[in-house]
Amino acid sequence: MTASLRSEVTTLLDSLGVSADLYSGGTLAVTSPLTGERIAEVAEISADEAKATIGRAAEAFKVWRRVPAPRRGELVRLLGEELRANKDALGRLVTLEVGKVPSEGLGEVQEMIDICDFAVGLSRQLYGLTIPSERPDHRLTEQWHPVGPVGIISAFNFPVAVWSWNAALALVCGDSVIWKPSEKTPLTALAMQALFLKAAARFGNDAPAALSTLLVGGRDIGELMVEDRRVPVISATGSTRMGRDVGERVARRFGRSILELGGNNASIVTPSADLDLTLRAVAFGAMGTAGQRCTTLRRLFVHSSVYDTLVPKLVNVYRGISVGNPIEGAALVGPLIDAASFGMMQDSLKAAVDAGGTVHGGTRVDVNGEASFYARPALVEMPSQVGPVLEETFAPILYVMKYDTLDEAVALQNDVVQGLSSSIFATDIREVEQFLSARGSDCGIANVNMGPSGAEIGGAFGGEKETGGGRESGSDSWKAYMRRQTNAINYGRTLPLAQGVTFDVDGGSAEA
Ligand code: UN1
Repeated sequence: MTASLRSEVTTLLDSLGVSADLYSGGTLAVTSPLTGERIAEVAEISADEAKATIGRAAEAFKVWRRVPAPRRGELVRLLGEELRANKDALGRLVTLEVGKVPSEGLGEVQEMIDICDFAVGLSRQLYGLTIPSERPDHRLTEQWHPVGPVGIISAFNFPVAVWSWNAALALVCGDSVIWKPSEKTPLTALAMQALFLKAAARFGNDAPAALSTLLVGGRDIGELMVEDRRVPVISATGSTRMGRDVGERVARRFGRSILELGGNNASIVTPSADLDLTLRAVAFGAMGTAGQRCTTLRRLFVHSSVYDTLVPKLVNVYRGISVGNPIEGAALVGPLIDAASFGMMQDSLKAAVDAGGTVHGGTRVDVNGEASFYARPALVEMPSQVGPVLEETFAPILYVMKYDTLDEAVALQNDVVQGLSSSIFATDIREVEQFLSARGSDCGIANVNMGPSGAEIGGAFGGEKETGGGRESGSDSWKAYMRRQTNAINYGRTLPLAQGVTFDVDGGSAEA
């Protein structure tokens, strides 16, 4: 079993165009969470090489910013084509490297294809404004220019999609991109870089070398990029702890950061909820991706009038859910990423019991022996929102609590430091609209009659408070990858000053 995983990975990487010297004999060992088997040893970049790479990316930017935006879109269109042609192979690699079930591995690649399509259209829509001027014979406009190399730091759980949300936009915006992937998932990053190079080769000479570069390495390599003034924008996805450090370092040099950090997402089940739909949505939201999405449902507030109907059914679903190696059977819940992750899950469950919680599930499931970490998802009935409920544990734990009024539920939902995603289950329009109003959910994402996860790329993705405030993906998120320039143009023969100011000097009048 284990030997075959390694050979399958090798075959996949080969088919995706990654040369063998990049993933064999290197210093970074990669293991598949499916079995704990070592599947590759990836070469790591040195600090000096990383600095030189950033320099090359800065040079690439100078060339790329002069290529017309719709032409830049053509490169992203070709990238989307490569992703379509290689969807099965890349999706499979996501499954082998991260442990996602196959439909989620493929879904991740689909999300990349979607953002490429979005970015291609965007390449003809990087609109600025025309603003009425208060002065005669004057025109005020606003235009958007490329900003420079964009540094991307991504996490293991969406090892390639997060890159694409940033890169597809940054590339049409005229920026080069530098990518520091998670140390846990360098293989999918190598595959993606190979696909990018294929698209760039088809695109032709307009695409400079080093337009997209990869920095495989440890934390020190990430820090070096974060500190580098040649990289004006850093987009970082990961824990709040990491993001706080990145945000501080980037702010100190007056760079711009786009932060997608921890979530502690909640759903509210009201008395008017469709409970069958709620059940299915909660199951996917809380157990999908083995609870390892930043949008995973972690807190469920259930109205006291429906608690005893919904929660026992939910406990049954938790009991019956298939946990296992998703490439060997039809499991819906695959492994946790590693031993540390399983340990944190167990610590949180212990803390929940200490705080008066009743735990259903949460135990280790022996699937492939000692080296892999599968767990039955845990549903924890909590008397109140305390202890581990206030933290994001990156594992399938759902804390369930009772409430009596919607005001109370919304207050509880908002009473955590994170602010990524949220949802309400309700058919009463008053409840729905209150939840979506200014006094409702304080999160970047607020859904109705679905869970908090599984966002489409068309909307802006991101959250408030300690989630970091960044927005990626759709809507006008592209603006973070450009610099805004306001232009005032005088096409008259006099020099009227704004706000009616006069400033007469000898030899002329500065008055209208
Ligand atoms: C993440 O977990 O980092 O909304 C991103 C979702 C996905 C993105 C998750 N589209 O669940």
